[in-house]
Amino acid sequence: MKITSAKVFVGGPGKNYVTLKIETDQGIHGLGDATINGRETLTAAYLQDYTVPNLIGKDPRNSEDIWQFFYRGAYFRRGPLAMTVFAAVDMALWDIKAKIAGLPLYQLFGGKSREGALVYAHATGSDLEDLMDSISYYVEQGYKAVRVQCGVPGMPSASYGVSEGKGQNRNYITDFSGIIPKEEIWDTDLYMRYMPGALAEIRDRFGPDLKILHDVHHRLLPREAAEFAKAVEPVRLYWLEDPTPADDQDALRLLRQHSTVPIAIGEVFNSIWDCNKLIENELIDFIRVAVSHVGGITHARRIVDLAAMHHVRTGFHGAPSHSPICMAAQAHLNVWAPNFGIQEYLVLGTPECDALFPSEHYLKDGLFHVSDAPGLGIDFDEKEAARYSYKPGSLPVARLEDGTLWNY
Ligand code: GCO
Ligand code: MG
Repeated sequence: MKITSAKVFVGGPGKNYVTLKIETDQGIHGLGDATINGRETLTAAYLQDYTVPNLIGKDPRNSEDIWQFFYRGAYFRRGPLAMTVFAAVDMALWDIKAKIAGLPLYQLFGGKSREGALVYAHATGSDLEDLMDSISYYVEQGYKAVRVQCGVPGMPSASYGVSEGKGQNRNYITDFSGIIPKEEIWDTDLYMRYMPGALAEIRDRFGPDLKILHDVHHRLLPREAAEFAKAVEPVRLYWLEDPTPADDQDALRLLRQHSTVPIAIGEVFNSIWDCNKLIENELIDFIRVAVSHVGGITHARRIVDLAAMHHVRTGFHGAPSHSPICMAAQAHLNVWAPNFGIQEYLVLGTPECDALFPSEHYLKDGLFHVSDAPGLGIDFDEKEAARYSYKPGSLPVARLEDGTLWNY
């Protein structure tokens, strides 16, 4: 069996999805997601200029050797762009492998450990009352877990994850007015003083059963993160996400020594070497990598297995920029992984998106159910894809009030 062609598409309904389609001489094709928010043309070029010519003629069944060829063969290892590109190739090869077997992908991992995988939605409000409305909306829809973000009174501009105005939005923070980022002002002290009380009010309003998550989005220093985690302990959060950027893995010890709040980190990591110390030293409770940013299923499984040895559960990243192909790959891992925790899920299913990526995967009562179709269980309609093209966009950047650049 040989790979005969590999095509790259950029675009989607309101998104810049980067989609890889690998075709074979046996008529079977595989799909991968190489989307990286704000840098989509670069993974597309990496695929087109380097990766695709190196795929032609290879046996797609040798996914491990192909992964090693790209990872070790690149000489300059790792990095988000390269690992996103390798992820797309790897997903497509596992898709092909499972189609050859005539099985849904999760069967190749060891079958189902659960029927549906718990997901969480994003509730957001410009103030606490707006946020309460947004949470109620998701609770009424049957969600059992909700991430909560709201504006901080007095904060010079929006805090992370807060939508403009009322109502449900998908918290897609990319700004499509161009590639020059918007700048926001962040004030750690205001946030630290306000947010623990706001989270406590949410717990009082919604009772003990709702799983409440909160994302600090890398904004605190380790000592501040320890203080914040202690302050929110009575809320019994399901997790506190990205309290620090965690580039310094050892720094998380301080937080751990001071608090038992469950910690989730990893959405910006692209390799096991970004999180092995966090996992082995049991400094986190959930690992947040995305299959599309950590070299695909082959490498993500190594992280999941390492995590399982240390009581760390999965909580894969599922922001609006991940295409339904990545979400499908994660859904197969989620029903299998013995140490599955939760999946971030932001309702991808608009009619335009469903037309571009037809599938039988579905959400019911806050659980994601995976299709039993062979492979990833998702397809890609090239005619639909022709309607879309790349739209320049950017994530914001954050500064402190004195102008110092901060972590977005
Ligand atoms: C999350 C993330 C996202 C990121 C986004 C950047 O928890 O879902 O923090 O909202 O900001 O993925 O591209
Ligand atoms: Mg996050």
